[in-house]
Amino acid sequence: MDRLLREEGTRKVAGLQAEKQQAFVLLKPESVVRGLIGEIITRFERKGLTLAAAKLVRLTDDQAHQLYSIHSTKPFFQDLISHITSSPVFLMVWEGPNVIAITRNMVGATNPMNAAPGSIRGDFAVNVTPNAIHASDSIENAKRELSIFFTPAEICSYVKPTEQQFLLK
Ligand code: RTP
Ligand code: MG
Repeated sequence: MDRLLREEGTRKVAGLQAEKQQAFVLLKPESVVRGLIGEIITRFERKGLTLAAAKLVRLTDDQAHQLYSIHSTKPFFQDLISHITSSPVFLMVWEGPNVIAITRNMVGATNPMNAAPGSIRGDFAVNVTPNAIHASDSIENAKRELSIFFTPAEICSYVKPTEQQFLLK
């Protein structure tokens, strides 16, 4: 009976395991020039997320407008475009269960003044425009944003050996 209950419990837990998602994450110019790329990647790796794609690029004006198109009418839009195109940014795709919510929590509040210590903005930023990092806020936006910068062939799908041992059977 115990064994049957345990097996049933395992199946239920396995049934609840979240589907993998992809998040688009961009390290803003100040993170690149301050040498924070490795530190921020390490946080996501330690969390257990999987890096699916990455590259260092200088955004064109057109790419910046596409990325932040939802903010085109906001008073801060021009500042944001000028800043994000001012020097290279580091682009990444991270993969994992609930990765959108997880990365947003790790990034912290938009204004670093309100970002909790321990979050990336809480630890590495003081101003709202140069707030260290961008992360997608929904599955739909992640798909739209990553397709601006990455072709499907540039996104790698694989399972890390360390991840395998945590997968529910
Ligand atoms: P992000 O898209 O960059 O991950 O940031 P977020 O979701 O936390 O915030 P969002 O409202 O989407 O704003 C996008 C970026 O615009 C700048 N911003 N400035 N001056 C302001 O009041 C203001 N509000 C937003 C920030 O750089 C923010 O990351
Ligand atoms: Mg946003």
